[in-house]
Amino acid sequence: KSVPQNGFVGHPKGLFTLFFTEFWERFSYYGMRAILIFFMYYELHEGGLGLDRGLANSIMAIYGSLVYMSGIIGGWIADRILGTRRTIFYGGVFIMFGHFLLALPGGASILFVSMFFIVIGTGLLKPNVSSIVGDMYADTDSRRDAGFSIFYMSINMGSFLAPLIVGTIGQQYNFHLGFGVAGIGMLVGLIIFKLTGKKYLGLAGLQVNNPLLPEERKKVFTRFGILALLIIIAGAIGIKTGVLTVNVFGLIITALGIVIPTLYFIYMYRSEKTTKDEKSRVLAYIPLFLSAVMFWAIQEQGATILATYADSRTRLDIGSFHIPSSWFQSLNPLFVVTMAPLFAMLWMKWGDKQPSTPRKFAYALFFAGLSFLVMMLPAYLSGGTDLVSPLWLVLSFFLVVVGELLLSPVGLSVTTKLAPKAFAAQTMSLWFLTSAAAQAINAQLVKVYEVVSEFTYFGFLGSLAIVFGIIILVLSPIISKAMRGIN
Ligand code: LEU
Repeated sequence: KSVPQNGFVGHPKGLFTLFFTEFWERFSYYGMRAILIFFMYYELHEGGLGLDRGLANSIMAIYGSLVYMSGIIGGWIADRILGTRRTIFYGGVFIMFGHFLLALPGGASILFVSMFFIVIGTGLLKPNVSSIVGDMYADTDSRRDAGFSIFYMSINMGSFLAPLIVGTIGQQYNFHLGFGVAGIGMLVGLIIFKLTGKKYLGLAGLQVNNPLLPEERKKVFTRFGILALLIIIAGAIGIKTGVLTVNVFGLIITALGIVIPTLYFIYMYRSEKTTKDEKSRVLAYIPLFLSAVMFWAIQEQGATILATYADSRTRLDIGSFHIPSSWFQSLNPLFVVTMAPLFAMLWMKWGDKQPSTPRKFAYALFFAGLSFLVMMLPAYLSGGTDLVSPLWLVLSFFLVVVGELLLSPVGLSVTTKLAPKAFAAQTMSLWFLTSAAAQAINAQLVKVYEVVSEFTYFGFLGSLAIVFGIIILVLSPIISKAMRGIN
């Protein structure tokens, strides 16, 4: 399974393939999102769809939630039918197709079809490309953690570049051209994956780990078929009768975002394959999961609420060049890329003395909370309507990234360690569910932004995160103990 080489910065050459596949996939995803919000609520004469801004933010959140929720399907398909390699490839094709569809001039219906493709495609690609990273190393290989850090860099380098390119083209020239460029990014990623993967990935991801038995196949396919048919019929009736509006759909996704992880936890806890120690770990994971949901709820609003804030409440010109508001989306990944090495050094230096995982999560919530609390100041000083300095946003993004670096890298690894062995194949999707649940809740929250003052909105959510952080900090010894030897 392992490919013992070091042809890429001291790591297996396969990491090169995965690095650039994920780089370009994230380029397309975050490039699209950087302009999607504006595309939806800008007026028709500005090239937009003229949707209500609250609704546009809500659609962003629903879409973001589904993109990570679908990881469950992608993880399952790879594990039981196609293997990770082929699943990733098909995922990339779906994503590319979704973006190219949006490159065509069209209205809201094309947008929703395109989102459907990207949701399915990302579900197939994202959890699986991350899990092949682990396959590059033997279990005993000490480079494994560093490999994941390099991979995390690729995510953020792609996310950094995308708003600058897709954002500029989309906002200064034409939204559809921007979406097209996002599609080209995914095409480049696919080409790299296909061409270099053959050579560099060896056999990794080609096998199906837990293949469906022939007798299971029929049962599973029939059930899925019936379920899909029911959803399509219900959807068609809902749309025809006008019952299924975007708002109603959003409510369904919010409910799913909460129900799916709940069922997951109950299932893991009650499974007879879960040992006694593992049960304790499942319980310990619940507060960590909830903290991550709170954290992502704030972090993801950087792409919705703060994006609209950048567009309407600040203005930045350098000479005669007007900085497109989408460029603010590069701040988060920029801070991640520049500060991640500092954090890595810090943890190395502190060794055993570094804070426990629950404590890191609590601190992450403090920083997330602060990132919103600081936004109360410009709200207060400007009276909520005058233009404010874009530096407030820079500060807010900086603070949330400090939190992200405390939570995100540890979060993935702690999920792998705390989930029962029998569920190992699904841990990647379980971690992505934290962001899915967060954005499912955001689908409702972001609408509140339109009806309360900025001061109240940022103040309330910022304080909520801090209170949550305090609770986790107080509970941290109990959580650590329940983790039974994992730290
Ligand atoms: N920024 C991260 C990514 O795109 C978020 C994820 C961990 C939910 O990969």
